[in-house]
Amino acid sequence: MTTSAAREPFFTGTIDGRIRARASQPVIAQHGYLTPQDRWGVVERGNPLPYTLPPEQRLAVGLEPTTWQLEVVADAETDAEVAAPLTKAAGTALDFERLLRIGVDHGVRILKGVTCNNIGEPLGMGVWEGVPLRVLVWMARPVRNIRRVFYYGYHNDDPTQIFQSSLPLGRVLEDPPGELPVIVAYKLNGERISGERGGPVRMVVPEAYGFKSVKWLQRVVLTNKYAANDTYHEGNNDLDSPMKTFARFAQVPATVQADAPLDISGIAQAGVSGLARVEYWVRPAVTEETDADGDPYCLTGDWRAAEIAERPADLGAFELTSEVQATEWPLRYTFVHWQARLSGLAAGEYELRCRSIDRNGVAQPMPRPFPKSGRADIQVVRFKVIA
Ligand SMILES: Nc1nc2c(c(=O)[nH]1)N[C@H]1C(S)=C(S)[C@@H](COP(=O)(O)O)O[C@H]1N2
Ligand SMILES: [Mo]
Repeated sequence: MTTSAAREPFFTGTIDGRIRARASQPVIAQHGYLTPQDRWGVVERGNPLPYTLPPEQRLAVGLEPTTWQLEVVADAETDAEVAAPLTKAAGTALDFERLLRIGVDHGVRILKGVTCNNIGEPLGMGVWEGVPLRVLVWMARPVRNIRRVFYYGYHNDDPTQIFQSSLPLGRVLEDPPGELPVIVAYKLNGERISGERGGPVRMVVPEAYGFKSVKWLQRVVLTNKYAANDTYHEGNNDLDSPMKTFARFAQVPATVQADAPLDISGIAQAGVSGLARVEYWVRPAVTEETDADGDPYCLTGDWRAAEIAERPADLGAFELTSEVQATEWPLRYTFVHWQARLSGLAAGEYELRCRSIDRNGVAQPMPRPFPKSGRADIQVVRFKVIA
C-alpha cells in the first residue's frame, strides 16, 4: 500500500465549504466548517420542548428576546451573600437589551464545537458571541460565602423537567492563560440563537461537554454549596471531564476499484490537550474482536498520518476574541476536517481505523479511555477493494 496527499481538497477551506459524506457518518462533516443552526444534532429535554410553545406562551415565559430576563441571586439555602441581586421581583433582572448593551463593551466571540459526552458523533460547531458570565456575577456584587455557580434553563416551571448545571466560582471569575471565558451567549454564527439551539440566551462553557452549556438560560444562583448539582450526575456521567481529543470518519467509500485511489475523510475534535495529528490504519479485515489480540487501543497498528485541513481563510471575518483562537491551529474545543488518499490495495476486504494524537503525544482513546467522561473509542469501518 502506498499513500499520497489527495489532489482535490475535500474541504474548500472556507467556513461554509461543503464535503460529501455518508448519511451514517458525522452530520457536522456534511456541512462546512461551521454548522448551520438548524442542522445541529440535538440533545434536549422538555415536554413540551420550551421552544415549541405557541408564540404568546413563549413571550409569557421569557423565551423571546423582548421578554427574556436573567436573575442572578444568592442561594437562600446557604449563607452566600450578594449585595445587589438581579431579580424579577425587584425589577433588577437583566433583560436582553441590557445584555446586548453590556456586550458592546464586554462581548466576546468564541469558536466552540458541542459534543455530548455520551454520543460519539459531535453535534455541531459555531462561533458563539456573548458576555463573560463573570461580568454578570460581578453586577450582582458578590460579598462572601460563594463556592459554586448553579444555573438553570426554562423547563415549563416543572421541577421534574429542570435541566441544570454548575461550575466552581473560580472557573467563572478567572481563565488560565489561553483558556476561554464561560459566556452567556446571545448569538451563534452571527445570528440570534434559535429556540432549538437554546436561544434567546444560552450558557456556553468552552472546554466542557454539552451538558454544561444550558439552553434557555434564565437563572444563575451563587451558592455556598461545594458539590455539583448537575442534572447529568444521573447516568454515571463524569461531570468534571473536559472535552477529549478524538477522530471520526466522515467519508469512506464502501467499495473501491483495485486500481483507483481511495479517498477517506473525517473530522477530529481537539480537546483539552489539543490535536497534533490524525492517523489511520488499514489492514485486511479480521473476524475476531480487536480486543482479542490483547491490544484494545491498537497501539501496534501500522498508523499513517492523514492531512488536517487548514484554517478556513474567511474565519477571520468573525473576529475571534481570543488571541489563541485568532492565531493557533487546530483550535482546542473545535472540530477540524482531515483527509487521506490510499492506493495500491489488492482486492479484498479491509478494516480501517482512525485516531488522534494530542499535543502531549498521547494516542486516542488514552489518556482517559473511560466512556462516561466522553466517548473517544477508536472508530472502525470496513470497505472492499474489487478487482
Ligand atoms: N435547557 C437544556 N439545556 C441543555 C440540555 C437540555 O436538555 N435542556 N441538554 C444538554 C446536553 S446533554 C447537550 S449534549 C447539549 C446539546 O446541545 P444542542 O442540542 O444544541 O446540540 O445541550 C445541553 N443543554
Ligand atoms: Mo449531553
